Amino acid sequence: MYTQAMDLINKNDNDHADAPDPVREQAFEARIAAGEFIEAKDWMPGHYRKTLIRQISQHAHSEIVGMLPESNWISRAPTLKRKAILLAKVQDEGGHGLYLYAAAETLDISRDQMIEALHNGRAKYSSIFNYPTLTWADMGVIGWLVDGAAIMNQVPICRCSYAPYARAMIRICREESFHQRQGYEALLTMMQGGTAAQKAMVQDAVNRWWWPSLMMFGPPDSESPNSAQSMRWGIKRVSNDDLRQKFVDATVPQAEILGITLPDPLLHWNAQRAHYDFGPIQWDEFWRVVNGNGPCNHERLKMRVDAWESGAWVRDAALAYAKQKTPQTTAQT
Ligand code: FAQ
Repeated sequence: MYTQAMDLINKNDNDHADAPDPVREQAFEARIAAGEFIEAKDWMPGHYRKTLIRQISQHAHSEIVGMLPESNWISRAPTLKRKAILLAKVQDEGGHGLYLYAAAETLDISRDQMIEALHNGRAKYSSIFNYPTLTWADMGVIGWLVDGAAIMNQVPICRCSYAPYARAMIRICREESFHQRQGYEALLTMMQGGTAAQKAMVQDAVNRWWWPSLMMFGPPDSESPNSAQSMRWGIKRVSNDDLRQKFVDATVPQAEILGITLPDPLLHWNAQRAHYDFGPIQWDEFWRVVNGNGPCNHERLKMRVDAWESGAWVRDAALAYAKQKTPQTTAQT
């Protein structure tokens, strides 16, 4: 069980954190500048707390909604081995969501509040999970590109200034790297030993997932309203554009080994910058998806809301049982 939610924010101390408190703010900024980690019980400015709730809860929602595109293929996996791996991976993503909800709960927000924000559309989740999974090759490509992008983004969060989030990320990153490898290995199998049709299926999946994977890192730094403050506070350690570039640089050689073409005619090595240059990203598509109008937004949210509503009887039964049990336990002690 993931227990850090027992370590809750110090409410008395933090009740007035929204009001200006220059002395405490200065002490807080000095701790951040010294590279110290902030624990739930420490004083923190209201805006720091809200930024963390926004990012961690949206990250948790992404993990939970992110189970849906892959679970679509569990019953159609080509072999028992692939089915077992995919089942384990999807379960891992559910676990990541729970670690992250627990980390966000330390900041004085309940899980019900976070879930309500997801269901009524106030909270976001990653744009990538609003694309459909059309073939088995999508399972390999999600592992390789989507988990690969997730790791690139998440390894620096292991050093996030908010310790409960950083601790959750250490566990998550270990599992994500297994996810990335299993995806790449599934693709290698199809590309090295597969039929022409299987190879074409891999290329088609890469063509569809490449650009949305680059969008996962968020808008360009120049148009990222949260980045400057989050970087100053050590919530984000590396900027959206820098992470995107690192991802492209790491992925191009892997694509060459696979023997697939990345769908970008402008992609080439720039010796002067010592990085790959790549073509323009369609940011209008990104914002359309983020604002609820991607190919699967409606379907994904509906599945989450339906699951929540059809699980109401389980929550009611668990609460009724807990209520019944409490007086007896007290009487016995
Ligand atoms: N999708 O100012 P910024 C995974 C929003 S987990 C949707 O740059 P920030 C595991 C952003 O929220 C994937 N919205 O924001 C897995 C903000 O809106 P707001 C999730 C996006 O927070 C693998 C607005 O745009 N990972 O894949 C996206 O500084 C396989 C302006 O943006 C995380 O959540 C987007 N892609 O930087 C599971 C990692 N990008 O909130 C299953 C933690 C931006 O002001 C299968 N999060 N927006 O209304 C982060 O690192 C950051 O929050 C960023 C965004 C980098 C995502």
